[in-house]
Amino acid sequence: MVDNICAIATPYGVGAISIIRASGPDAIPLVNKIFKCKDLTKVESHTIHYGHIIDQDEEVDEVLALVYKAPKSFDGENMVEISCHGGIYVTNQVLLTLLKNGFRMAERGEFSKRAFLNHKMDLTQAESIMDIISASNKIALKSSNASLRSQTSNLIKSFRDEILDILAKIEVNIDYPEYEDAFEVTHDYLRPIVVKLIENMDKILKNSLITTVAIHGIKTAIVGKPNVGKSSLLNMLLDEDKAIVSSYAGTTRDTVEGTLALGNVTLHLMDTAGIHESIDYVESIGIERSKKAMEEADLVLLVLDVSKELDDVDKLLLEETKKKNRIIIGNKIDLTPRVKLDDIIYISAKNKEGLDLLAEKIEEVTKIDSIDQMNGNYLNNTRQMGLMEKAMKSLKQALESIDYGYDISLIEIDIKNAFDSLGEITGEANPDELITALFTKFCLGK
Ligand SMILES: Nc1nc2c(ncn2[C@@H]2O[C@H](COP(=O)(O)OP(=O)(O)OP(=O)(O)O)[C@@H](O)[C@H]2O)c(=O)[nH]1
Ligand SMILES: [Mg+2]
Repeated sequence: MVDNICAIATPYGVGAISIIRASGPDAIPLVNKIFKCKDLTKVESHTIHYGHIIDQDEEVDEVLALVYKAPKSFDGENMVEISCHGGIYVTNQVLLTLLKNGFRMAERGEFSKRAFLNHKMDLTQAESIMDIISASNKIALKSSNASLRSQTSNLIKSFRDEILDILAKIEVNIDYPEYEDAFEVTHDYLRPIVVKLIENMDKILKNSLITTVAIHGIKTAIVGKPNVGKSSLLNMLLDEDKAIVSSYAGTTRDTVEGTLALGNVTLHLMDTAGIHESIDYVESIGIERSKKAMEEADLVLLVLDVSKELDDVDKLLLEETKKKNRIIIGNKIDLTPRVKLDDIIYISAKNKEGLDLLAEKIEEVTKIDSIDQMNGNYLNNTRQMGLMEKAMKSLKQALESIDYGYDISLIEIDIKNAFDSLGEITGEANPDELITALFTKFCLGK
């Protein structure tokens, strides 16, 4: 049963206006009971009306009421959006008046959940609303906007349509064996289609890895020997004295973190303890953490002190980070340089020099510029990626069964599983708990 709900949709705090959303089958007559000026039950949909919110003859606030009639509203229900003055007290009073007059407080994400249940949008679009709100860079905003405009839904739909076509053909073969005109699905027919589907999914997952990192921020570890200037680099990037810098080797004991937007990317930076053989207990714990940070990072900034010859630890770190997404940074270029390496970015953290080159290199290494050429062929988060991986796994199983020459009806099971996993991405095959869990991630009023 759908009831009448309300919530403040704007951030909590003082502002010029606040918006309170009210939704449900009786939203318009219920708001009308406390709205003085016009009869809201007699107005057209998508019209805005000036008036006052009244609580038992007492005026609460002067407001504008925007009326939407179902199904043409955000959540597909009858809705009224009340714009009142933006003070905390007055906003709460308007909300309380609604609560006293037949509305209940909406749960987190309940408006979006209703929109989903009323088929106003699918799960990927609902997720994109959250992503737009939390977008911290250009790519994040662009991709979530595209996803809201059905880019992800269409991508999934094209895969599902293709799979559905195969499933339908198989079903006809199984259900109507006597029907001789029916197209016969053979192993030879299935094989190239399944191979192509796997290839395309693989490409999308590879693209998604690049984009999700760009959207959600690049986990970046600053590593190197003690005293090479890692903390100085962190401070230069963040433009604040966040980490302690000193000429004493072994200054940083624990990881220090900070987030920054650099060009088109967001970096989650971790300054770490200098790596070397340490006999100091606390320091050696820090060093273990550095190694872990290095392993888990999407990007490693390996800092070398170019005013000194490279030693064994530098060489070891160069070797160990080879397979990672890494940038070699030659720091202290203001002193006499003694290190020459290919593919090194020279900086002086102390004099704040070299930032532009580093930003360029980060975009290059993280392949950010390739996103534009992907034409929307990527997914936006790990939930979606996990499900596509699952679909791909089912198709790989189908391929194995094809190669073993198993009966087509057995192969169909794996293909059907792939179809269902893809459906979960958009919410077409979703169990109830998952829906609830997903929408509770939303803020109130959305
Ligand atoms: N000349 C020069 N000195 C620098 C530069 N960057 C850092 N330093 C100096 O190098 C010393 C070490 O800097 P830190 O940033 O603390 O080095 P670190 O790598 O974090 O060191 P640990 O935390 O001990 O591992 C300090 O005395 C800095 O002032 C630079 O670009 N040029
Ligand atoms: Mg340090």
